[in-house]
Amino acid sequence: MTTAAKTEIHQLVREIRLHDYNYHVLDSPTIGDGQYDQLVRKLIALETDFPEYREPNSPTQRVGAKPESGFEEVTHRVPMLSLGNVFDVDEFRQFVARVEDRLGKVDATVLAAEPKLDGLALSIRYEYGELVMAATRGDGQTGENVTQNVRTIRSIPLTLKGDSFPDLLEVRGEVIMKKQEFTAMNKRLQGLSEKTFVNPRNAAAGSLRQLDPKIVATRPLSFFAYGLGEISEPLGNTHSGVMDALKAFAIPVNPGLVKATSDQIERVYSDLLANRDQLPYEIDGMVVKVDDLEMQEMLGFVARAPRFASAWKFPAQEASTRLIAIDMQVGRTGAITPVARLEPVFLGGVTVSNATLHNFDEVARLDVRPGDQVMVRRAGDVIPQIIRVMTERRDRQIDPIELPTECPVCQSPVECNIDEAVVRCSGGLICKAQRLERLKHFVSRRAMDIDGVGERLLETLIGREWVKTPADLYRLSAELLEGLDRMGSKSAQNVVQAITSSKATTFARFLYALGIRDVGEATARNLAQAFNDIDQLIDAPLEELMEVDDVGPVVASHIRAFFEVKCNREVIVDLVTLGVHWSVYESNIDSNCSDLVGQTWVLTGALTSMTREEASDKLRALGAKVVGSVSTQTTVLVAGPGAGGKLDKAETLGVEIIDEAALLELLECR
Ligand code: JCF
Repeated sequence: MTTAAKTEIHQLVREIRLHDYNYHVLDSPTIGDGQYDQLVRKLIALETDFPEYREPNSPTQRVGAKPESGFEEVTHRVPMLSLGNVFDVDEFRQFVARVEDRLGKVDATVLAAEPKLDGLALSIRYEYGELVMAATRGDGQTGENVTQNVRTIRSIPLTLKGDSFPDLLEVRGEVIMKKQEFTAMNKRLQGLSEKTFVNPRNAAAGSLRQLDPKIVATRPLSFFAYGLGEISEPLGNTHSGVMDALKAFAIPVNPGLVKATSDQIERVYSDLLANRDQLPYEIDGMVVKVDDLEMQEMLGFVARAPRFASAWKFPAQEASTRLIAIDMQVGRTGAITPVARLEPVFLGGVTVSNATLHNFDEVARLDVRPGDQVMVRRAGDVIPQIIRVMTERRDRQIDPIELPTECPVCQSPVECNIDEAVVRCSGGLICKAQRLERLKHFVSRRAMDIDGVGERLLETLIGREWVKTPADLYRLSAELLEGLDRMGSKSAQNVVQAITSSKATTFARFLYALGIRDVGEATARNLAQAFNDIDQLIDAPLEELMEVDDVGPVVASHIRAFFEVKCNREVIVDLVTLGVHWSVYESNIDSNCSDLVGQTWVLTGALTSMTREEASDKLRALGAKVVGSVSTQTTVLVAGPGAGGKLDKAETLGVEIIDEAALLELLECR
């Protein structure tokens, strides 16, 4: 047992050392941050249980990697600290309890929280207001002198503003690359056939550690201060006060700093997590500090991390895993999409076993093949994506997958559209995969909203050929359904009841449910508003369609093409004959409450009394256009708790901003 521990410790040390090298020296990690943290945690746990096996050069005994080459070494007179981590609310509360315990406090401690920027730490030294030196963190004691490179970063002042700065001032902060700048830069590098970077953090690190400052000058780096190193006199009594002082010297500090007590901070954390994608840069958590500097001093340090601060990490968004196979999926419009089947991996709080590959161009661009080790990313609620393939770790010859020549489901020949990079099954409704996808869309909540008819039931109904078109759903009887596996008479009645209730719908929903290519909810709504009824729409010429909002020549041609197909027209007639109906007036706005016509609204943050979708529907019913982003065209922004970038933008543009209470009042008096 104990020798097993010894071996495991040794293996972990070697493994972590390799990852440290890949990350710090090569700027090219092969595992995700969360996976790395887990390895380190495991090693720490084992070293705690078996201190006799701790290796003197264990990676747990130092903060980062030693500087490797090219740059002169710099010793930090005040060490550059790292942060202890917490991963969930319990660990956060333990951190707060430890702090308050040590301080012997009765009332709640004021904390300062800020987004944890995902870049690399930098120390900048000013003497008499002039930038004299800048160094990376390195291992916390010794870093690299990157002064010439840092001088190229526009947002870092070479001379401090005003005249109240201390003679000696070392500012510590994070060098980052904003997401947009990163994407643009990578595109540029790709165009020049140069090495691209896997993520903004590695791009920032790789750029800052470029040996040629001329190249660094072309890299879009930013800097935000979060603390101090050596100083000749104090700048304030609190962390937040110090940040204000730095701001006055023209040093960029993170605008997201919040002062609050620990219970409020929990809310700040969940809001930040929910809004992380809206921020212009990547963050991997929230840093929490005791705001009072005297208390910070009382708390002191453990090893090389302060006791007064902690990084509350977000669930990792990236992890590495193995691609088992590339499957072909046939979509609603026949598009055949490659889908990556993955060895399950825990990512962003869920277990992920599929990732989208978008199209065959993407497969070729990534050069992904079955068996490859891949980096997977899952941001928010979006479908996981493969962002990188570790081709260098492909250990045997694997052939790239080939473009399908026939539909994997109905064997119809495929049509290739070079412009779109899409391969499409030509089978139309004879293809059971397309049939299933169309029906799934037809019954979905935002379309006909037929509760109780799920994918499994649809598969059965299609398999038995009871349902070929959406109209067939309305011909089903409870007696027929009762014959199915696991379908009692009560559930059969419920299904038929749900189908029957869906007959009363709206024109917009109906149009959306038809599943015309490129006609999403918004376009369906616009069409419903522009055309009185289906008869006019069916025969509308291209020019007339193109007069509708958001309908260009491509969408117009898809709409025409759809209505030109004989069986599509038949299905529509069938549906109407079977009782599907809507009010022809629903789309015409009632003149009593048409005062939002011509206005453009945006909703952001959380609402408590209804979902954002419901609120959007209500506003639209009053004639407003509801869109996703704030611009000079925006009339009103409804901002709930957790609002982020959109709120900032609305404030900057001087857009009217109201809260949920005001929205309710407005909806109520209609
Ligand atoms: O944003 C960061 N990555 C960040 C790192 C923010 C901070 O306030 C930090 C930090 C590392 C150490 N504070 C310390 C003391």
